[in-house]
Amino acid sequence: MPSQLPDTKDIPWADARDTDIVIPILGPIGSGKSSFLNKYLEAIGDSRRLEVGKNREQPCTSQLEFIVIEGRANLPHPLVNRRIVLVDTPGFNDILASDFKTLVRIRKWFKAS
Ligand SMILES: Nc1nc2c(ncn2[C@@H]2O[C@H](COP(=O)(O)OP(=O)(O)OP(=O)(O)O)[C@@H](O)[C@H]2O)c(=O)[nH]1
Ligand SMILES: [Mg+2]
Repeated sequence: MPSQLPDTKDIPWADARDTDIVIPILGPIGSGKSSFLNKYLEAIGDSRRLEVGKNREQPCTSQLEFIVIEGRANLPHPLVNRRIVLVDTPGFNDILASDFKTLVRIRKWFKAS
């Protein structure tokens, strides 16, 4: 798939709560961010998956995507009933979008969410 244009619209997350634990995954294109999240989802028995690139050179994730994992009551104290929000991000070193623009998009998403 071709890379995103720099001003692709990212959909902010409308339902953020103060207690959410938000974990953004950042890194260069093809470094395995989406694959890493898929491994994690598989490990916790969650059937959702993120799109993974055909190879390590071509950009794949073109929009910020977030996966919300519902909180659970049976976790240790600081984690009880807190949701975990995994944020997959477009990679750095994209030939069509400067790293600065990618970072601005990520910052915009966090501000809007
Ligand atoms: N050898 C090897 N390949 C991997 C590993 N993790 C991911 N890949 C491969 O690298 C390619 C890119 O993986 P992605 O998970 O899409 O990488 P990404 O960081 O999300 O890439 P972008 O979305 O483009 O930023 C895919 O073909 C994966 O199969 C790894 O640990 N080892
Ligand atoms: Mg990706």
